[in-house]
Amino acid sequence: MRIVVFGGDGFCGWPTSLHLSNLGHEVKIVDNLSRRNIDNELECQSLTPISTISNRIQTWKEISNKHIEFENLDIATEYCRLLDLLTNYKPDAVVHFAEQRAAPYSMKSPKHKIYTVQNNLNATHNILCAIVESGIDIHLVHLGTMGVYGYTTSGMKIPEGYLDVEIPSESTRLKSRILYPASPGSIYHMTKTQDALFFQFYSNNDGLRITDLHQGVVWGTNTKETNLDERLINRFDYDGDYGTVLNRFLMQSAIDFPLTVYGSGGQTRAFIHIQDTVKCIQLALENAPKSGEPVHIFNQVTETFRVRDLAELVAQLTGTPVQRVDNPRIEADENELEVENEKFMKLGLDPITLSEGLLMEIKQVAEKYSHRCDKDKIMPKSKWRN
Ligand code: NAD
Ligand code: USQ
Repeated sequence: MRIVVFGGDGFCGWPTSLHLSNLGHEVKIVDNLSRRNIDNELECQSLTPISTISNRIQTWKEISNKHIEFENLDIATEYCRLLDLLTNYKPDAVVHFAEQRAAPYSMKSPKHKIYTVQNNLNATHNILCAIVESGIDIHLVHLGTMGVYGYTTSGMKIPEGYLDVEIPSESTRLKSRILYPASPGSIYHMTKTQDALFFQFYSNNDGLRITDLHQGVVWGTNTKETNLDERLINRFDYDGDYGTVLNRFLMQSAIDFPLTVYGSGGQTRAFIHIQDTVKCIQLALENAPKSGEPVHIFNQVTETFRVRDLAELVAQLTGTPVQRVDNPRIEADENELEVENEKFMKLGLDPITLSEGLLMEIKQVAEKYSHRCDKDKIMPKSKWRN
């Protein structure tokens, strides 16, 4: 396939681009490098020393003899260039990672809320609008989040996107299939719930073929391809805005920094290893919806864990103490979480589950680059309410 990867310079996008290129697909990365600019704004770099995008692509060419194209384009603001790109490149599919993805960053200030809304909603809508205007039959695969369902105890196993409901009326009970009610916990997560409505509309109105992947928290850093050469290394975010919980705990253990459990640590979340992320995208691309089919929604998760249990596990493995931090977020103290993930399992996903070996491998990566860590950036600074 000929595939455009929007956001292909990011944490999930870069290993996905390599994986797809390695499989023999023709890959073009489109990215405005805004994530690298946010590193500058926050004065905090990836723990791992990521190469420039040109070096990454050059290295991949040297190693694999495969060429990945790159275009620097802001898909949220440069609609005409985006349309030209689709019209000229004529991709079979596009994978859309290009959004501001950190909940804490989205809650930092009015400026950050507005940026996240404008960037994410316009990025998604521009892609949809440009696909229609191009007249080309392009499959869109979007990276959404488990956070669209909300993180309170739902009392049921969270289905994959849709809920079958009965609406009582005077004479009969009407049956309907609706999008699972949205319950976002941050401005960032809210943009993902709005993306889901865009998809429903464009699927119904224009017959677009769309897959929306509700992904859990991604952990790990490298994949088979990024491990081939240090210049291909993937990002490792550890700061209070972009670092996600398990990677943060592993990095904290590497520098003997007490593990930062927010509040009671009673939140249960869904997780997936980065190697499974790239596999799931492959599976989604290989199993596109047919024209006229409703949006395909998959829960892209392999396991669920309670935050304080993860901290205890890392503490036991590494001897690092746990600290309780006032929760900067507004979220339930405790929640139960059970999630359907049958669809990817049926397509052949063989999940990588959390193991001592893998945790220690990631800790070793963190140790190797621990001299790059700025300890002042570890504690959370964004608050959900002043
Ligand atoms: P990331 O910030 O590392 O990567 C996003 C990339 O998109 C960056 O390279 C950035 O420069 C680019 N980008 C952002 N806005 C753009 C625009 N307007 N035009 C062009 N490029 C733009 O994030 P990530 O962790 O790789 O996440 C990728 C996607 O996966 C996001 O949509 C995120 O919501 C979703 N996701 C991530 C996780 C996770 O744990 N990392 C979990 C669930 C879902
Ligand atoms: N947490 C801690 N200590 C920390 C960091 C986080 O206790 O040091 C807690 C948070 O309070 C929260 C949970 O861990 O309850 C998860 O936080 P996170 O920062 O790891 O993940 P989150 O903000 O939910 O966002 C991440 C990605 C986002 C993606 C989402 C998937 O940044 O792009 O959409 O995971 S999900 O969580 O399933 O919605």
